[in-house]
Amino acid sequence: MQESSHIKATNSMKSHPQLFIMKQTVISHFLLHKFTSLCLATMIALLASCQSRSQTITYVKEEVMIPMRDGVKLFTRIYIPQNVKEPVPILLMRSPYSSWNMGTVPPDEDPYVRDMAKEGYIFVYQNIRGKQRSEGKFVMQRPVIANRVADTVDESTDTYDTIEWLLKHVKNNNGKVGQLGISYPGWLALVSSGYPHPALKAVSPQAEMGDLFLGDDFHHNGAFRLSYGFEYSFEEEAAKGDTSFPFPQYDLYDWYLRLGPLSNVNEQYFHHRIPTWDAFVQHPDYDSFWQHQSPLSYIDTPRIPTLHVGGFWDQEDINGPQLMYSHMEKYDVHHDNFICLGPWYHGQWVNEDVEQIGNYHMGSNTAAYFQQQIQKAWFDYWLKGKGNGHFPEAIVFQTGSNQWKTYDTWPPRNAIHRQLFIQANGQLSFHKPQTQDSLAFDAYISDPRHPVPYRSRPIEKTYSPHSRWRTWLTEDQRFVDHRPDVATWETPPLDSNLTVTGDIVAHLFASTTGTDADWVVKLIDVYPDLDSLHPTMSGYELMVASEVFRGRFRKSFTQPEPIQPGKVEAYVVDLHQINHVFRKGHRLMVQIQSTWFPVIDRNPQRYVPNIFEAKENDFQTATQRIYRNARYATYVDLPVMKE
Ligand code: PG9
Repeated sequence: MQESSHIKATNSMKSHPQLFIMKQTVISHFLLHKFTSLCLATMIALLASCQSRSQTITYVKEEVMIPMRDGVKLFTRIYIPQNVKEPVPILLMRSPYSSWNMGTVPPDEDPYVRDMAKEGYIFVYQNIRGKQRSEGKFVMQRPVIANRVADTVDESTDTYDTIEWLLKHVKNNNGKVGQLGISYPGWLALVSSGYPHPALKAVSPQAEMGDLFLGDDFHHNGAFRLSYGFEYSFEEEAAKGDTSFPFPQYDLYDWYLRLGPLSNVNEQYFHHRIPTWDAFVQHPDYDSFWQHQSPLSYIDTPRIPTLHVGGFWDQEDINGPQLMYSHMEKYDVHHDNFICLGPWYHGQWVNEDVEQIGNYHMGSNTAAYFQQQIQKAWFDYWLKGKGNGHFPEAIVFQTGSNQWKTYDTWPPRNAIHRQLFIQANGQLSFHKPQTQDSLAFDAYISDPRHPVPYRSRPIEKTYSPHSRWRTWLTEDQRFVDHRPDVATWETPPLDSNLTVTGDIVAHLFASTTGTDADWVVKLIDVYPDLDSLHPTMSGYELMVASEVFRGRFRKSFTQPEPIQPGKVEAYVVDLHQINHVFRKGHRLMVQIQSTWFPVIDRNPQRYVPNIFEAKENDFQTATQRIYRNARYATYVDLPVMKE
């Protein structure tokens, strides 16, 4: 034990309904019988305060090094509740970070778990191998060992060894463990659930990454996430603790543009000292490296109850919770797999008051609802036997109407698929274009030397004070309206509400004069010119779904192919799931563009086997055509609900 301290948790009356009722009774009594002596009132107050003290849970913090099977010791912070009569369960969070999911704020003061802390849980926070104060070597998303041999380790064996140790060494535990975490810690919870210790009874992987090539953090549909991949890999691997790349300027749009071809990263900055960057360079396709790293390859049947949690505007891991829920659902014979989706950025639900994301108002504190009604209810049932255990298959916030909804299947099966077609003159409608004219298309010139910014400038360092990274997916898209390299189509104002629930999939028919191309598709809710409730939303262009697709992977992510210049090709771009009401008077808008910089690296638009090795003169302008005729009708598939 390295350190031990007492943290006092003072419970409010609200957290003790019994005491609250008692005090209410006392007050009414006092009002009814004004002559009641002061002495009696004082005695009652004293009694109440004694009771309050006996019910207050205080936490003692201990910091320990827990030995793993190979002798490596992991730094672990444990908060043990005092004054609890019954044995209590353990809630485990594992993390590579110094603060996130590491209990730097005591659990009874941390909104994320405070409601659980008030009723007594043992909270355990652990740094994974090689990070912060833990021993060993850090390996980014350490591969999971399929066929275990005696002394091999991965994150699931480290979790197993940790649980074994905790059960033996932490007094007054009830023998049941739950694990939760967000993002990397969410992936850690997912991995443990695939190979669970018998005491691990339930998990909640939240914003877990699902596949780092197909749709989370580092790539989306094969397109490399430059600013995130560069900054995150440095942050995690340049030192054992968190560290930040020392950019010499604030607006990084120029910095990344001046960087030029990606080969300059190693030549000028990283010098092969960042293993994850080298992995990006060595594995530009969805080869066995990415496939083995993906939980799709080692997670199947949910072995214990699993609650996936995700955000509709998650700027890092939008795909993971949706992908892993639907993947595990295929094997879920015992009904152990559940999902909750909310109107959040990456991990926003840990916060105190969450009623807004960017300029979008949610209408209520969605984080408090999640923390109390969903997360706490989940662990209380599986670890304490409290509640009836009737969890909805999917509990999903609906944006636009700002309501929580429950569903028996996710996405709901009763949605009717409607195709929203692009039309001439920038229009968008549910009618398929009838023209046979093969030249019916809209075109723009994409220039990798003048890429479209993914959010309005300045583009601050991803994680830095004042950075608008977290909310960029909700940014008003009017900032690119004027650009000639962004094609736009829109419907007239809707004459009734349109509820869209489920997967949004764009079907593009497009050609390029280049031999490779990126296609960025955005589905946008355009607010009326005047919104009297929230004037700042007047005319707002709210992106409700978006994604990028790297053209070379249109037939296969493992075997990319050049595009034949001028040939019309079909591209299917999954824009992920939404649950959104486009309200009467709003318009739907679709935008297509071929750069989204610097969150996505610049496609040279000339096919080269490995874009990380492209040369300056490989980057060329290209004319992109998006077709809208009877044969090649570009559309976005919308799952529409009857209301
Ligand atoms: N999005 C972060 C991450 C997870 C997994 C791999 C790489 C990055 C995170 O927030 O933990």
